Amino acid sequence: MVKHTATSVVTIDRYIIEEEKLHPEATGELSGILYDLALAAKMIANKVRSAGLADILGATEDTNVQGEIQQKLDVIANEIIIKAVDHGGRLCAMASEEEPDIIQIPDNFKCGKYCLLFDPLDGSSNIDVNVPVGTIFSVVKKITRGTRGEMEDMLQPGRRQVAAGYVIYGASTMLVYTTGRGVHGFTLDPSIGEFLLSHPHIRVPNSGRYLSVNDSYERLWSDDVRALMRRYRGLDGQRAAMNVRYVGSLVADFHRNLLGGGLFAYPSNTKNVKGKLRLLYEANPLAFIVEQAGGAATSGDMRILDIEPTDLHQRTPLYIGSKGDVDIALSMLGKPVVDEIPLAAR
Ligand code: P6P
Repeated sequence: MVKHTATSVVTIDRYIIEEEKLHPEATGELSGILYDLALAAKMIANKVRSAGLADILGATEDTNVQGEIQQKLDVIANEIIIKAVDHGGRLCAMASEEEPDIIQIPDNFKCGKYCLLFDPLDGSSNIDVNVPVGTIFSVVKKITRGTRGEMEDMLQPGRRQVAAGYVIYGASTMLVYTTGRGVHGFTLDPSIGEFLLSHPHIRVPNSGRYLSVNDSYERLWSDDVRALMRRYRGLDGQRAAMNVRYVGSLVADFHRNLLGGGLFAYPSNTKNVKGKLRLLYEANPLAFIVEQAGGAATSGDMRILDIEPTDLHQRTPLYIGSKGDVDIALSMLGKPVVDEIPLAAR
């Protein structure tokens, strides 16, 4: 792969191709999916940026499969992604946070060997108050026979992902992805409408300054979780206090901790024993990214990427970020710390 200097202007298309050349067996289909998602990200960014001006803020009258009121932009972003990827012949099916069932490829388009799972616009309830929101995506290979995707293709453990990424629509729009060879960030240059390489080979510090948790649930946590949060806050004298930064938008909280180090936690609680975040299109893709960046992600019981899914929209508790900070969670929640995960186990 060409060594890029800080000044070289590298578009995401060029970088995807250079990465593809590192996989001799690559057919270009996965690259095609990433191109299509980059296009969808630009279109969604455009909508998010102008949301305050057009009549696309606020909620629809509908609720999604999660029982959450669908924001107008949720529906728009969902449609943008589906239309960007459904005709390229690379996918055999999709799954979206906004759709109850698998989304099949229209009959008039060819099917491919990959499945795409995505949250089109995570944190969308924050849009009306101009808080950053994000798109999260995960790609797995089809494992069933036949041409069309089936539920079994979607319900694969996160270690089988071949690509994962997110887009953060913040002060700038960034696309961050991995195909298993490190984590790379691209910033949208609105003057030319291109994602340009801005953060090659992102590594998450082993321990961080920031703790992202919604402690209004403290009364619903177990004693172990309460003790863990006291440890992170330096209240039990065992470590320096972490600064609490909680945006309430997963991608924004995750992105800050990925770049600067820290831990995002959405523990199990008596109201939501499985927490709130979804495994297949939130926890899994972010866990793949954070492990590729040298971090870790656990449910408190087990490595996120080893959870065997049973339902498309299942939820999981999540502790994700700097490995040293995740290890503290595992040691205090009674689980072995995260050893180096052998590549073969991915
Ligand atoms: P809470 C947004 O609704 C979201 O799905 C994530 O983006 C965010 O991390 C989480 O929920 C916030 O949940 O319960 O703290 O409001």
